[in-house]
Amino acid sequence: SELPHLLVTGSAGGLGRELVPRLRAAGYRVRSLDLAHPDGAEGDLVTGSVTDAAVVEGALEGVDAVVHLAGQSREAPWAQVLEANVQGLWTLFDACVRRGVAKVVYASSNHATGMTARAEGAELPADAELRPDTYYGWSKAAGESLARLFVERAGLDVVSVRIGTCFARPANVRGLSTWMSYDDCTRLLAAALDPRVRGWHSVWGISRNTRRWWSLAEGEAIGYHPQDDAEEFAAEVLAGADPDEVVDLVGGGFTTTPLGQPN
Ligand code: 15L
Repeated sequence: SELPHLLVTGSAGGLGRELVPRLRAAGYRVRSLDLAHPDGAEGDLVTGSVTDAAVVEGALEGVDAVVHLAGQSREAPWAQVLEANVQGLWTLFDACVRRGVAKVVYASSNHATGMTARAEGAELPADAELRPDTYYGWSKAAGESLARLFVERAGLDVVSVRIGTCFARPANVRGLSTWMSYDDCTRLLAAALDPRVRGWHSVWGISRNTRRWWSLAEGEAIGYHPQDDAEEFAAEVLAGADPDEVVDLVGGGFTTTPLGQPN
């Protein structure tokens, strides 16, 4: 069967730059939307803001599904977080309804639950209570609830991914629990983009980490079977461990950073 034609918002960001080429290699047609594109960027590029309804509507033309990565990815002043992450998400959902694009994969964050204490030997479920650690984490929590509204009132199909730490490798002890490899993230997107995945789903975005704090069950239920494990970096990470690192609350350093100040 034919793969959905995708719009990836935030295609020039840290995640987008890694995921767009992987999605293309997996056979997806991808249109990229961002405020600017990296030098030498190729393919179907749309330049503009996710807060601009005309830009978003145009970008949705001919598209079957959206991977929404655009927004503020760390702590920032209130107005900036609200505009990029809440207004941007609403603009996207509203345009999807008008354009008849039903499927959205939403990049939420573990920071929507960052103030949660990690429980020894117990994995937190993907619907763990919202306990944001920053304005940024709050915006992701707000986005989850906005997504649910559009699922239940407008018939969208949304997979909300509480992403852990998606970088090339885990940089600290917390990362041994929270890491998701780019390849596993691509597997998660492929599972979420399957048109048989309908309605509302919340899943954790992590690899099959030996030291994970979060459940893989909800991801597995939609066909996400991670293959990587941060444990392969454990010796190296633990050798350079910072004794002052925050690891009691799942949000790590975000749980102590001053609200509204870029971290
Ligand atoms: C996030 O939500 C951030 O976007 C990312 O930069 C990391 O800090 C990540 O969370 C994390 O918790 O490691």
